[in-house]
Amino acid sequence: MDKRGLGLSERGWLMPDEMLRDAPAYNPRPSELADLELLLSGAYAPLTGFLGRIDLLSLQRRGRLEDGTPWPLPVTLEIPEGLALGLELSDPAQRSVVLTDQEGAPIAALEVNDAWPTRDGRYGVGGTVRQLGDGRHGPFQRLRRTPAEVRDLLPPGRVLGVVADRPLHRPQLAQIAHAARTLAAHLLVLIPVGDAGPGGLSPEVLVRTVFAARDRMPPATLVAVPLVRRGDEIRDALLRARVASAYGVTHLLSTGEMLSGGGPRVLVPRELAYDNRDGQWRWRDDIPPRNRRLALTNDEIDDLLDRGFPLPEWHTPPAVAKELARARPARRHRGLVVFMTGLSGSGKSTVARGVADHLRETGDRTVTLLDGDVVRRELSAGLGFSKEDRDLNIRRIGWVAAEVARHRGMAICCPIAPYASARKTARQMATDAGAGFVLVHVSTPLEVCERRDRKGLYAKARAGLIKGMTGIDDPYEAPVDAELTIDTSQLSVDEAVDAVLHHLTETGWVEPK
Ligand code: PPS
Repeated sequence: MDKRGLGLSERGWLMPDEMLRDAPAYNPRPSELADLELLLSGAYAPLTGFLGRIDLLSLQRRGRLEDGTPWPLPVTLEIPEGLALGLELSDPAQRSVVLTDQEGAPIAALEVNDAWPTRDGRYGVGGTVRQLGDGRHGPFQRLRRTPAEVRDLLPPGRVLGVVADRPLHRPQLAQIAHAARTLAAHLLVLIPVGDAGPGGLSPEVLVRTVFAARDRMPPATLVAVPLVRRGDEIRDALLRARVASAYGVTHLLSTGEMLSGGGPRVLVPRELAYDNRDGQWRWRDDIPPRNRRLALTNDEIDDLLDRGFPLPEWHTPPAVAKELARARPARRHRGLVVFMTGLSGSGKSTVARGVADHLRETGDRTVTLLDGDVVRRELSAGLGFSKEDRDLNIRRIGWVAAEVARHRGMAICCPIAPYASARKTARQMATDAGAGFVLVHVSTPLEVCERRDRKGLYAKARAGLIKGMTGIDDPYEAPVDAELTIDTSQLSVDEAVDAVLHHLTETGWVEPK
């Protein structure tokens, strides 16, 4: 049980009341911490804590809390079973949990009034939260103002809210300027910093791009809000509208769904296009087709950045373009994990070595080769070949590879990696590090691998001398998400190496020669 008590008080920066002295401490998940911050700041008013079962059920049935307040989404907290079972809900002195940040610094006291088992042996808990310490954490402290602080800053009158969950290019800036002018409203830009945005941009980059567009906006107040998307577009939009309203927004500029119910009025702007006669952005239907250029799609923007082209000035203010180019450099300058998977003896290591040698010769890339055998000696010594051990092995490889790629190197890995879920984890770690991930399936058939049998393992497995040999009596889940598949029974070593290099060049990860 996580009973650390709060000896922390002795350090002097926390003043827990008596009740909390023996309260267990718990560090919630990042999305739960984001909700906690919104609860404490008043952005989720009238909510004062995590929802219990009665409210959750009512929410599910009729989109309202038990007392009738409309509310779009569950705001929930889960804790480990051991922690939940140690609470005594009938005793006010024994039902508090101190919620902490990752370093263990207290953020809030949760007074639990409902607890129930959920999947994975965890417990959902409902109850009110009360701030301890200054309650703030994460980057951009100075931008993370509370709704009350922001409302105090706003001039009287209408407030136009914009949730900037993507960088602001000229079409969006023109829509914002138009709406602010039409309404004669003050502009409040809410930047969601709870998680990576829909385009995969980190919150830090998003904030920088929005600031880079600031001189193209009417006078504005900017605030960072730890909103995390739940993945349901309409409900997420409704929640944003509620939070915007807590910050004093009277009119919300939306690009998404029409919303109804309490909160600000929502304006859905018309689509703008660039008029090449005078360089203005106006309603697309007011421009003759031959003079109009439509805004770039997000995919087009990503593609330009991936290939190292500057975003065109007619579309994106140069300062914004510069931030984006910095955050998403051309692929040939970005970190990359090349992950080769296949049976033992399929030729992964041979091909990987050939690719690594070529890149070292040309000097295009710094390469770290994480070869199966080397990894098992240096990184995963002691691990065997059970599913758990294999998964752990792949996790370690994925982690090291992602760190290499985070710093813009290239990591080439060649474990068997028989399980799709472990490969997916490796992909996710690379993506989270802002790097690319190319899965190469070395699909050489088992018969051929077995015929090669360099290490004599297949023969031993057939003779029953070793157990759990991949392909013989242990599974290999062939990938369905490979970027490239090569079969070394059909290709020479050189051809296989060329196939990989060709793919990397074609997709921009390696400079063409
Ligand atoms: S895994 O599944 O990705 O963790 O495996 P990996 O780290 O690539 O290790 C595979 C190498 O270990 C040798 N070996 C076995 N492979 C598969 N199954 C069993 N039971 C086994 N026991 C030992 C084998 O030589 C693999 O090397 P490669 O280079 O792939 O031939």
